[in-house]
Amino acid sequence: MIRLAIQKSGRLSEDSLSLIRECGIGFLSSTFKLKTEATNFPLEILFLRDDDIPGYVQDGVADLGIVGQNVLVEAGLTSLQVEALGFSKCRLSLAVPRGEAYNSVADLQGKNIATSYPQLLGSYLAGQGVQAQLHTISGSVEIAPSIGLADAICDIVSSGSTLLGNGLREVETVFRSEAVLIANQQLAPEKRELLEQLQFRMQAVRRARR
Ligand code: PRT
Ligand code: ZN
Repeated sequence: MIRLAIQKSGRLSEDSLSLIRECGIGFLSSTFKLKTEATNFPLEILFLRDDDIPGYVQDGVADLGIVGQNVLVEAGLTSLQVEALGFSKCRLSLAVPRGEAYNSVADLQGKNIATSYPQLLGSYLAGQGVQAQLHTISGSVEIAPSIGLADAICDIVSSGSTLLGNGLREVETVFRSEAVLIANQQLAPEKRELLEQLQFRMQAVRRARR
């Protein structure tokens, strides 16, 4: 039996469950349950907050997980990634108030930037030779400039409508992300075999979708 952790409720949940179903794996789903067992594959599914998934896989509480690459890299656990899954595509971007002049990332030198991704943003800015004050906030990052909390923000963007609605303009892409399959690095041989079977099926699903 192998344990796979997926997001309980959020942007990754539905596509993660669809992928498992399209792999021909059946299970009873209940919105109240925290775990469920597949009916025709030795798989147990755990439903967790996305932020908890990399750590649980690292510690072996779960063997496998599906999580946004943004969360994985921010947690410093990139080494757990086994493959990209092609859904939940988004980008981590820097944005400034629409009326502000902006020419290049050097304009952010010495500025206050609000983000939920201090590691990803910090290493991006360091690579650009820019020093800024990062303010880590866990939600509603987009309102930070309008309430005087920051000069710029760095947050996840997909359609761009949230930025637009908050009077912000996307100026730099810091990181491109999609959902990824992750695995504990010390899987027992039987579990490694099950992982390979799952990967084989996931790859077939992706080929069929194209
Ligand atoms: O409750 P839990 O902690 O499990 O969930 P969460 O609220 O932390 O995460 P959730 O469900 O919002 O996102 C899960 C993952 O989906 C993220 O880690 C990303 O990998 C991916 N993803 C894809 C997104 C988006 N698209 C997205 N648009 N995550 C967040 N957003 C948010 C963004 O933060 C911003 O507020 O949507 C807004 C922007 O969207 P647009 O379309 O207006 O640009
Ligand atoms: Zn989360």
